[in-house]
Amino acid sequence: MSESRSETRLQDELLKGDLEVEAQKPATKQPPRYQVVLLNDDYTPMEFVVHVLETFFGFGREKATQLMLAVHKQGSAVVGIFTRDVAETKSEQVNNYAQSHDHPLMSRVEAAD
Ligand code: TYC
Repeated sequence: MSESRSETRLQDELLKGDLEVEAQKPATKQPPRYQVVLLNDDYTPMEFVVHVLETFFGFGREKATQLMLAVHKQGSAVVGIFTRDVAETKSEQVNNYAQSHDHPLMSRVEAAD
């Protein structure tokens, strides 16, 4: 593939020793991660929460049930860690789906450490 004019210019300058070359950050940096947190409430049926965890997060029945119970007992739990866009989309999907079924179930997104 042919090089652009600026690449050729850069190469020339590098060859002449006109440019200082700074150490580059590794090109392998991972994007920041965001966690979807599922919140407990007093009204959403347990079975609906299990269904949501299966449908939107891909958990099997057993893991989905464990997570639902963790939220029920502790008040909240992280149910997935994603890039920002994916986390926001999943959280909105859960909140919209719950609302459309008249359940108060809610999730939120926060930066993961
Ligand atoms: N606490 C609800 C109940 O007793 C069940 C529930 C679990 C609701 C998890 C929300 O994220 C939730 N029916």
